[in-house]
Amino acid sequence: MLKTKDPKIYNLIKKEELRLKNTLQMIASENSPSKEVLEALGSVFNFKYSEGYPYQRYYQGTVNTDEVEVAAEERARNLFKVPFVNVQPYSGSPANAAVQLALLKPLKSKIMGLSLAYGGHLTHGASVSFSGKLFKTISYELNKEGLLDYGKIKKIAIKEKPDLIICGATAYPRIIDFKKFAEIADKVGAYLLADISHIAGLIVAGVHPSPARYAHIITTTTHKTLRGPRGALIMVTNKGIKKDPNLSSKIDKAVFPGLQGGPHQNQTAAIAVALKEASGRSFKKYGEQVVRNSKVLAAELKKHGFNLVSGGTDNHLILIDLRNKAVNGAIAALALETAGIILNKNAVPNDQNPPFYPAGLRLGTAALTTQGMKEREMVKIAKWINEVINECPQILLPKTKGERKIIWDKFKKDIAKAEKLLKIAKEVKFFCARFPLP
Ligand code: DSN
Repeated sequence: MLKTKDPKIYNLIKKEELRLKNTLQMIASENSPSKEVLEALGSVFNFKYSEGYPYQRYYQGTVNTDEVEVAAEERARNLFKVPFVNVQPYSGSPANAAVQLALLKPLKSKIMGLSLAYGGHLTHGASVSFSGKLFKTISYELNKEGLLDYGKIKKIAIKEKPDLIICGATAYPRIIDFKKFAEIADKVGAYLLADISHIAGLIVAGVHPSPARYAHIITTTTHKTLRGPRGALIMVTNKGIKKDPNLSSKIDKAVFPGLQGGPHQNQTAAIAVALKEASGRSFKKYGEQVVRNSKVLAAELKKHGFNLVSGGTDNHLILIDLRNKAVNGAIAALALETAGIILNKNAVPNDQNPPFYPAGLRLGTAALTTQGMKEREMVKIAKWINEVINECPQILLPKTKGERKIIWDKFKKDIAKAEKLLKIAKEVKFFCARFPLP
C-alpha cells in the first residue's frame, strides 16, 4: 500500500484531495473527471507498449490495447461527427505540434494564430514555443472591445498568405465564428486548424457551434470542459480530406513516428470512458449549466464593478480586467487563493504589465458545475471575489524585476495572515462541503 510504502507521496495525495475539497476550483482549463475515468487511467493498460496503430503494431500482446484504441477512435468520431481521429497525442501541445509537422515545412511555412498576449496558446505561433521557432508566424489580436475582428483577420491573412490559420484560444470568453474563419482560410488557400481544447465539452453539449463543417483539422485536449483524463485528439474533417486525401495518414505519421513513441494506452482507455460519458444526456445538461453559471457569475461580477473583457461571456470562462480596481492580477490571484478561491492571473488586451504580473484574472465554471453548483452559488462566489479584491493593496509595481520581487515577497508574507481572507477561506470550506468532488 502506498500509505506504508511511500508515506511522503501518499500524504501529498491526501493533502491535495483536501485542498480540492476545501477550495473553489475556478481555473478555466481544469475539471474533475469521474471515478470511472480515473479507474481506467490507473488500469493495467499503463504497462503496455504499443507503438503503431490498431492491428499494425511494433509490439506483441496488443490484442486488448487494439480494441481500446479502436473504441476511443469510434467514440470520438461519433461524438464530434468527423471521419478520422488520432487519439494518441499525449496532450494538447504535442497534438498541435503533430499537426504542424504534418502540414508545414520548417523555416518556410507560415502560421497565423491568435497572439499569446490576447488569449492565444503558446503552440499557436508564440515566439517562445517550437511553433514560433520552427515556422514563420504572424498573429492577430482582439479589437478594443476584446472581440475577434474577422475583417481585420481577413486583411492580415490576405497580406501575409499563411499556410495554416489557427482559430481557438485559451482565454476567449465569446463564441468563435468558425464559418468566418473558414471563409478567410479558403480565400487564401490556407489550412484551418480549430483548436477547441477549452470548448470541446460545450460543443458536444450543443452550447457552442462545432467547427466540423468548417475546419480541415480539429485538435482538442480531453481534460478541460470535456472532463476526461489529460490527453488530446487530432481530428480530420470531411473538408480536410477533400483538400488533401492523404491528410489522415499524414497526421498519423506525424504523431508516430514523427513526434511520439509509445502511446499511453491507460490514457486512451480513460479517454474512451470520458467520451462515452460525454455522449450521454446528462452531459448535455452539464454543458448548459456550465454556460448558465458562467453568465450569472459574469453578471454578478459586473454588478460589483468589475470590468470584463468583451463585456461578458458566452462560454465557460470569464476574463476580468482589474485595471479599474488598481489591483494587479498576480496580487489578486494570490489573495483569492488565500481565501480559498483558485483561479489564475491572466493578461488582458493591451496589457502593459510583465507576463508574471498581468492585469487580469481568468476564471471558469466547468469544475464548479461538475460538483453540482448552480446559479445561486455563483452569486455567492461573485460576492466573495469582490470582498477579496477590496482587501487587496493597490500596489504600483516597480519597473525592475528585482524591486518587483521584494514587493511580491513582502505581499506573500502579509497576505498569508490577512484575517478577512482567512475568514472567507473558512466560509468557502464550509460551503464546499455541500458539493463533493465526483
Ligand atoms: N494551460 C492551458 C490553459 O490553462 O488554458 C492551455 O494549455
